[in-house]
Amino acid sequence: MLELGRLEDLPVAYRDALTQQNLVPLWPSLRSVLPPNIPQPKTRPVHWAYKALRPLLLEAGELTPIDKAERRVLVLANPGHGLEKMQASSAMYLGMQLLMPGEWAPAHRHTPNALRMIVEGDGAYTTVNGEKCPMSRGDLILTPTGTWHEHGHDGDKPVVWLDVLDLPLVHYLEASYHVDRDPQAIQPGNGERQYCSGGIVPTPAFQRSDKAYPMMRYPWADTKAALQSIAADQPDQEFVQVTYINPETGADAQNILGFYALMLRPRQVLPLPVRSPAVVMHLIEGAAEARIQDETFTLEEADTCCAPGFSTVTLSNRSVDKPAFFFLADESPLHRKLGVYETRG
Ligand code: GTQ
Repeated sequence: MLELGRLEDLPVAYRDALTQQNLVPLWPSLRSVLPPNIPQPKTRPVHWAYKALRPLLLEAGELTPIDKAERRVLVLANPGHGLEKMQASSAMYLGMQLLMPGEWAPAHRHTPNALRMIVEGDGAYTTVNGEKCPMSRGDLILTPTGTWHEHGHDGDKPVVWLDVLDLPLVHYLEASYHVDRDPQAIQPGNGERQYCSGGIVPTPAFQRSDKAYPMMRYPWADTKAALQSIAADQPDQEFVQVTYINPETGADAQNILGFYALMLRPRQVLPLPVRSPAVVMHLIEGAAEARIQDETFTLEEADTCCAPGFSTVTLSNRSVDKPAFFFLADESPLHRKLGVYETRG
């Protein structure tokens, strides 16, 4: 590989003249924007333990009333990007949000797509474009770009959920903004009941709906049953995994990030393929371990970790008699659309 000239090799007067004209020489920085053979991600392997995070989130509930927070969230930030950037990876943002009984997180819409994976508690709900979506452990609720959403809580214990947004990407594109509104009226109708079974979709008036997002809530009970059914049907299948999709089109549920649920059989050790997108792993049920590059994280229920793109990841189930269930989020829809999706053997 060529040894390229350094900035210091250039006369100071010349560098100053370039700066005056808003010009930059490429060659001193060429290798940092186009490193050899493999990207050099800022994203680092990180583990956020729920046991450590939970008391701090509950303390935020005492320190900051909801009307002083709008969204009471502790952001799961990757130190590789700098904590202040509030990124888990280049395109993914993660936050743990707390809603106390009786609280209300007011209605708004924004350009980033969001998703909620419910971690703890019952009785809360998100209203998405008028559809009331109850929140229970493991449920997944979409609030795609531009959809009105607000969170309420009629239960009697704290509710916590994981927010996954493509905020870092949309912000980088200088396309991020939000709009407030009054509380929404609840509309009758419910996507998860309309699209209650794989392979068949409602066709009122002999046509499919043309809704961009026909289904907003994916109940955990259904997802878990699907994984268990696949595992029982194919006892030798290595990957017991499902993808959250748009039930009308079969495409990924959202445009930028992809969402999956994965089951590890008792004692299973599963190396993931090495791929270009970063991935976030959240343990819904069970006891697991994640080995990412040369770091090993012991995962307990509700723990979350992230792996940079192109890294080696091996997930293990630490239990000898119970399955482990993961929720995964990654950047693969984005990479595929951009034509940069890659796997490495
Ligand atoms: O619940 O609407 O974690 O707007 C960050 C921004 C959650 C939300 C976040 C948001 C929300």
